[in-house]
Parts: sequence; C-alpha cells; structure tokens
Amino acid sequence: ATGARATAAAAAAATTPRRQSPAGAGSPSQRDARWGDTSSYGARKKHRVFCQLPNSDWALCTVITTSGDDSVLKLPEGKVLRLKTESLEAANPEILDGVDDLMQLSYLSEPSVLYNLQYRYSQDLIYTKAGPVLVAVNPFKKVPLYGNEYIDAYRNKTKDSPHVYAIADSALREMKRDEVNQSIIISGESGAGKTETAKIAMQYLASLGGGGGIEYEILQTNPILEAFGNAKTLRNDNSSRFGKLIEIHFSTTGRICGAMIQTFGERSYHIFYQLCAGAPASLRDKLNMKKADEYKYLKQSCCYSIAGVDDAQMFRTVTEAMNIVHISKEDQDNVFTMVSAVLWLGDVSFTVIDNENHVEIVVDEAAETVARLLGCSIEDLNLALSKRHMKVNNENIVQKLTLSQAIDTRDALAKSLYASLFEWLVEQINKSLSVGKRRTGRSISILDIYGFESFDRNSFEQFCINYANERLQQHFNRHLFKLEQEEYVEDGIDWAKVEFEDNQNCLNLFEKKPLGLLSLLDEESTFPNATDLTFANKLKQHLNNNSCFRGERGKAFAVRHYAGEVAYDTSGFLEKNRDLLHMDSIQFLAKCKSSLPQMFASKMLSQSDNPLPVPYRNSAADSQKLSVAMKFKGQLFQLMQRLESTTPHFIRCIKPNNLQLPAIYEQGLVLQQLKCCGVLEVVRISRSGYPTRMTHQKFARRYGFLLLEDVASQDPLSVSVAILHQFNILPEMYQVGYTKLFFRTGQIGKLEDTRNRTLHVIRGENARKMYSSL
Ligand code: AD9
Ligand code: MG
Repeated sequence: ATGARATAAAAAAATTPRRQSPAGAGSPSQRDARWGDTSSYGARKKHRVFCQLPNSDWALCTVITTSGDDSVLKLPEGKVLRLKTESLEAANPEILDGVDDLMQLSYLSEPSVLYNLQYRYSQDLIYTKAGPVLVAVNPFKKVPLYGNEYIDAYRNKTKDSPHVYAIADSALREMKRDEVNQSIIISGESGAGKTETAKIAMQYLASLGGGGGIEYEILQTNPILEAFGNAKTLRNDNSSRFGKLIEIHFSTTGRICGAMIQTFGERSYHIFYQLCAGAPASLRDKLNMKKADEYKYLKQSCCYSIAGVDDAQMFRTVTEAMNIVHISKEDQDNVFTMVSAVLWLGDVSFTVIDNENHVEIVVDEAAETVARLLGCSIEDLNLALSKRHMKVNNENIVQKLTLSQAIDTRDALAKSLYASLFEWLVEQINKSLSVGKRRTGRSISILDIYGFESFDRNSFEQFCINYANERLQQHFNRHLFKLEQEEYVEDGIDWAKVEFEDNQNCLNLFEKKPLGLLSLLDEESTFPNATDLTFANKLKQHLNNNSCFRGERGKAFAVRHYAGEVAYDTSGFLEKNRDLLHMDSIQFLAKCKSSLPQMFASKMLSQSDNPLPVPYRNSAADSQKLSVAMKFKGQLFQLMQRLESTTPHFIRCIKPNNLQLPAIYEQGLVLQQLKCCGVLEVVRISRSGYPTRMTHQKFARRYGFLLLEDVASQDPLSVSVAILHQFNILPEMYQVGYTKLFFRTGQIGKLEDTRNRTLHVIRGENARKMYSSL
C-alpha cells in the first residue's frame, strides 16, 4: 500500500519506476567555493549574519561581540551562541529584507537567497524574480493572487510585483512589439507547481478574449489531458506523466485563434478510476465495467481515491470538456472502449499447456471482453499473446511463449494501446483547435516539463530527463548571458570581464557521434547478446577521457551534470531503450475490427521509417521501431528548434516541502532545487558580472551627503564618481555606464553600512543637541 495508485496503472502501462526519494543532493552545509568568502566582513558588532544551526538550516542572527576567532551571536528567539567567526555568512542590510528581485541583494550567498525567499513565502508572496527568471514557491493552499481583478491590474500595469501574470503579460507585449514568437518555459521537480503555473499563464492569455469561444476550448484541454496523462504518485496527487508544450496562436488583432499541443514521454491515468466511478449505466454495460478495485492492474496500489477528489464528478468534467473541444460522442465511446480494453487485458490469464511452461490464454470473461472490445476473435487474441513469429537464419518459425513471456507480451500490448490512445487523443484535440487559415504565425508557447532528477537509484528515465534538462539549461544560460551582455553593451561598459561557464562538454558527452552516451547506447541495443554490463563496460572504455564522465564499479557510471553529479545504474537500459512491441502484436492490432486499434497499428508501422540498424531487426526480437533514446532525442531537438526561434521567459517552480502542506519551508530541500533549476546558476552568472545596478541619480541622492566636499552643483555622474573615489571602491569592483553604475556583489552593502553609521552619528548629534538645549 504505497498510496500511489499510479504504481498500479504503471503495471497496465508497465512503465517506469518514478521518483523515489531524492538523494540529498548537496546539503546547505557544503559551502560552495564559488560564492567566495564574504563572511569576515559581516562579523562586526551589531551586524546581522547567518549562522548554521546543527540541523544545517541557516538562521539570521546578530553579532554581540567578536573576540579572537569566535563571535558571540544572538538568535532571533533570543538564544545566545558562540561560533567560529569564519563559519558565518554576511547578511544583507535590513532594507533589503524581502526584496522582490534576488538581484537586488547585495550578498547573493546561499543563505541570503534562502532567507529572502522564506521571508516572502511567509507572507504569501510566493513569486520572486531572480533577474529575468521568475521563481514560484508552491503555497500548497489557495493564495489570493489570482482572478479577474489581478489580471486587470497586471494588464493595466497598476501592479508590477513578480507574478505569472506579469510573465504572460510581457510575453504578450513582446510578441506584439517585436513580432517574435514567445515561449514560457516552466520547470521544477514533481509537485513543484509547474502544471498549475502553466494553467495560470493560460488563464491570463485566455482572459484577453473575454472568456468565450476558442479561449475556453483551449482551457478545457487541461481536464482532458490531466485525466489521461496524470496520475497520483507519492510526490503529487496530480502528477503529470508527460511533458507538454502548448503553442497558443494569435490573430493579427492579438486575440487567441487556436492552439497546438505537443507531448513527450511517459503517460498515465486518472481516467481509469474516473471511468470506473463515473461511467453512466449504458456505457458501463456496453464496456462490461467492473469496480476499480476488481481490476488486477488497479488492485496493486490499494489506492482507489484521492483526498478531495470525486472521480465520478471528474468523469463528467472530462466528458464535458471533450464535448467542448469537439470530440464526437462516437469518438468518446471509442476512447472509453480502449480504456476498458486496457483494464480487462490486465485480467487476461494463462494456463500452462506443456512441461516447457508454454501457455494459452484462459477463455473467460476477461478474454471474451477484450476480444469483443477490440473487435477480434478469441483465437486471434490467443495467438497474439501466446505465440511469436520469428526469423531464424532466414527461415520463418513460430515460437510458443512461456508464461512470463506471455505476461510481458500482454503488458506491453496494454501499455502501447494506452500510449497510442493518448497520442491519438492529443491529435484530435489539435485538429479541433488548429488555426488553419486564421493563423498569423505569432504564438506564445507554454512548456510544462519535468525538471532535473537525482534519486538514490537513477535509471534510464532519469538519464533521458536529465539529458533534456542539460539541453534546456544550455538554452537558459545562453539566453541569460546574452541578456546580460546586451545590458552592458547598451550602457557602454566592458563586458569582456564577465566570465561564463558553459555545459557544452556535458552535452558532447551525450551527443557526440560515434562515441557519445546515446550513440553507444544505440549501438549496444542492436547487439542481441549485449547486456547492461557490456554496455557499461563499453562506456568506460570509450568515455573515460571526458571530464563529465566517471566509470563506476559494475554496471554503474556517473555524469557530472550542471546541477550536480548523478550516478546511473545501467540495469534495464538496453531493454527500455529497445521498448519492444513485437511485430505480431502490431499485426494483431491491424486485424482488429474496432476502428482505433487499426489506426494505432498503421501509425506504429509508419513510425518505423527510421528503424534501428539491420542486425537488430533480424535478431530474435523482431521490431522496426526507432530506439527510445533516439526518439526522445528527435523530439527534444524539435522542441529546442521551436524554442530557439522564440523569446523565452523562464519560470522555476520550487516545492518547499515533501508533505504537500502549506507554510512549511525546508531550507535544504529548497536549496537543492534552486541549484537544480539553475536559479543559483543565474545568480552566479550575474555575480561573475555586475549584479547590482543603480542609476547615477539614485546613487548620488542616496550617498551624496557622505562626500566631504560640496558637490551640490555637480551632475549625478560626477557625484557618483566622487563617491566611488572617496570610499576607495576598487576599480575592478564597479563599472561606470552611461546611465547606471554596475557593481560587483557586496559593494553596495559596504556603502550602505557607512551610510547607516553616518546617519546614526548624525541622529546622535541631533539628539545630543536637543537634550543639551533642554
Ligand atoms: V509533476 O512533475 O506533474 O508531478 P507539477 O506539475 O510541478 O508536478 P502541480 O502543478 O501538479 O505540480 O502542483 C502540485 C499541487 O500543488 C497542485 O495540485 C496544487 O495543490 C498545489 N499548487 C501548485 N501551485 C499552486 C498555486 N499557485 N496555488 C495553489 C498550488 N496551489
Ligand atoms: Mg504537472
């Protein structure tokens, strides 16, 4: 009883183990050398600093005294503590508490970033900018930040605090202004809020049209895709098991005129439960429906409901949404027929007919129902599940299957039926939402994709997901760096002094031909006698000179990803990469009388136009499919190509706790995600540049009074330069632009301290004067 009903359905679609507990990728106690040493500066009397508590959390405290190597600190709750001064991290001045852009922080250390996000989160300010990136921390409760009033406020620019609406609004504005397609790229780990965020962005875009018409249809794709593509997992009651790109098209007048959805990867299944709970009597009879807990595929999880979710009601919502996106009643029936067939397939059983463990199907209610729903004879079904045609030495032979082979064949058939059904459904939705002639070519795409994953044990799925994230990260880095450079160039400063780290080396490790991870995997997949161990050895033999690769003992290897090192276990890699559906199964579907199975079969056959190399096809496993890794890479490249031609807007979703509960902010968990999402990387890129920017006017106004000479008559730029000189700010710590000053991290903090001390003295003086005159 794992509580994850997806595990049951995962048997139906016999797919992948998903998301075990994350390896504590990087504890906050590991001080990152890249942050440099800012601690000694902060440890002065009365200063605010961060100290690390025994549980590794950082706490903001005040320095009472420092003596020798030690500092005495006061914690927020009043407790007093003595710690080594060098273990402290400088904190930002109070005026920077809860700033809505992390770039405004003078110190960008990990604790500063964590503290700022937490400070905001505790006030339901779940959105924060990290320069150009929006960080969204999942509130796990309703927050009063949405709806028409908010939408109007962002549209009219009467609100400008960080928000998904603000991102969607800039995408719209930039699309119109630059006539360039836009994208909103949402990432984060399971349960972080990506799908909700995507819906919030869609809601903003859809509100433009006033709510009726095509906008409404587009919003209605969400319940359908979630029913067929989402499942309850340990991590998220509504976990998307597929990546999704929805391209929303606009007419010349800037109104939505259509959409196109592309999906990638795994898929699964609230719909099983919804159909069981909500099918009306006539449909129930027609499909011979049982209760959810009577199906073998669903029984394995012992989890038939989700807190707060009414499956029967959801079923009605889904069919209503299908009506709205013009999926005909007949097609809807066909869809549910397939869903029922998949469920019943799981109940098909076998009897052993000889002493070699060969089997036949049992002709019972399950077999009869499957045959009826698919439109085939019991004999055809039996053949498909218990025998296999093979070519050995150019001779066709028929092999009888053993019990375990037959079960595998049955589950593979169920899985591919369901996968085909999902694909078909997306196609129907796309047909219905397609723009046709109304298309202007302008669009905003919203990408809701799985983030980087690092678990205790990482397999083929993590390998693919992390590879995709490595590609997206490069897109992200290049874009951000370009933005930085543009701002420097615009203000006439020397950007050659900004360093930048690329992840090209890691991408090469995956993509290089013929000696990259993907090529080697495909090559090994073509050898019938290859094993996961021979694959691992091959990697070690050829890739050991790439600095991002490390061979490990046995069947394991490690990759140094941008978000940290991940160790992969090659067990099952070859099998999963081949993902066999035997030709016999495809031919079986082609012969079925029901319309959908036939269509699925011809699609499967047409997709084999880029097949695995010849030796593999002639081997015992007779498939002509593209390998999974190659298909994945193809989809990824298509996606990148589409994103490349758009102006991207990035949203990084953060899950503050694993309990799916409000008001709990676990620093270690947040930190790990900030790293994986590349948020700390953005901050780092900026840190290697000049993250603090202030116009000459503002700078002169704020610090001008500190000057010893009178500068009242001078222009702001000269005042700025005079201040910089008087305070001996080192030339490599700033650049003077046409309109702004650009500072390295921490510099403003120093000036701010001087300003505060001076103000303190002035106030003291004034008070003394006041008292002495009394
Ligand atoms: V997965 O990779 O598909 O498993 P997501 O998509 O990142 O995951 P999802 O959007 O499904 O996560 O969010 C998980 C849950 O968090 C939702 O069901 C909501 O209960 C909750 N959530 C997320 N964002 C918000 C929000 N802005 N306001 C309120 C939210 N609740
Ligand atoms: Mg999701």
